[in-house]
Amino acid sequence: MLEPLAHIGRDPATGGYLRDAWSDADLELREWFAGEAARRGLDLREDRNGNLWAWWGDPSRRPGVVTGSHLDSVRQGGAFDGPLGVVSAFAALDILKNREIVPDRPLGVVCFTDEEGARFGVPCMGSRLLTGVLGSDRALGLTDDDGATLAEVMTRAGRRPYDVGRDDETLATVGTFVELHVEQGRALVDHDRPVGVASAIWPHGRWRFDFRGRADHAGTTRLADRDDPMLPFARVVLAAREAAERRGVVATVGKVRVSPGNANAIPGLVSAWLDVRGADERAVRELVAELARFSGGGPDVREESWTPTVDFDAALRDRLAKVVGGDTPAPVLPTGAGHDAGILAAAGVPSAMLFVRNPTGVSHSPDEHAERADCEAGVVALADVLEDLCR
Ligand code: HGY
Ligand code: MN
Ligand code: MN
Ligand code: MN
Repeated sequence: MLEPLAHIGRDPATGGYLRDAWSDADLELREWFAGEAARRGLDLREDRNGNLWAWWGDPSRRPGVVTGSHLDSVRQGGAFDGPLGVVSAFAALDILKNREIVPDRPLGVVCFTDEEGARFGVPCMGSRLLTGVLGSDRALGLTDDDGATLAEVMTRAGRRPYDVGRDDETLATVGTFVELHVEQGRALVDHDRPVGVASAIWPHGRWRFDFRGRADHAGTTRLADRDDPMLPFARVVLAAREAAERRGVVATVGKVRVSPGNANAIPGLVSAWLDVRGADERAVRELVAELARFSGGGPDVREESWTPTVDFDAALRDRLAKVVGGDTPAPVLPTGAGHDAGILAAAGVPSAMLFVRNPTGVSHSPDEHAERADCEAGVVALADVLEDLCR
């Protein structure tokens, strides 16, 4: 199913994907999206935040039912996280047309911008800007690892960055949002079902820890004279794992930047990004506070993003579980992965998610996989859900 876009941003050395927001790969994926919309005669719109919308019907007449996901990836990400939801959205519309369904409500396919936050550090950038959760000033000032700002990058991509921001007009076109996504984790394997429905998204956040020290020569600086930031950094990483086990949450340091990065010098600065998630919001918050205190001299700690608990609309959730599962409703599962559907739900848009079984549960890795039959089952489930919601 993903073959048409599988080559875009793919690293042949690893099979992983490099699809940073506003990168050449992202721009090529946007062209693919526009082509899919054109092939179906859908009305294509790009909103002020770079989110793409392809409409069957006019949503200004009546808020529509929207489905979709994102096309950007984490660095060396898998093929399914994001694209499966967008490809399935177009395929589900094709099924409705083949069924000669004439929807009572406009139907939209959306591709949200920069869901992973891999480049500028804030996940769900497109939906956070759309709903006003992220202010335009903060967004435009965000920089990537090369120091380029979002404003510069969007300008280079031919967009008008100073238009970004809350977009009530666009948000008003979304009556209901359903995101199909490859499962990240392996609950559906244990349920022995190809498709599940999301019940909730765990609270989750990202914090930047800056450990400052004093750069000096690796060979001539006596140990007693060193102010080496690598040591408190290492202690915090080990403490994070211990505290996470004790508090029943998950904590990850997946990105570290050592400055200036000389192999023969003590670094002056070690920056580390901590990702913490868990069903218990208080436990997540308390772990971060504990780590900020823990490391002695105290790193600078800055919250880069925070998403509170998202409980999806229960009536919509249960309706989808029945439509998808028939006599045996589809499994209803929480997830520790953040999604645009969570941002929309938090903004009051009735939202829901469908998960497609992931045999290994692995995600955010080139090893991410979903079986073709399960992906096809996901498309049919999505088509059934859209048909039910468009009556
Ligand atoms: O990080 C997440 O949970 C999501 O995959 N963006
Ligand atoms: Mn992801
Ligand atoms: Mn995703
Ligand atoms: Mn998502």
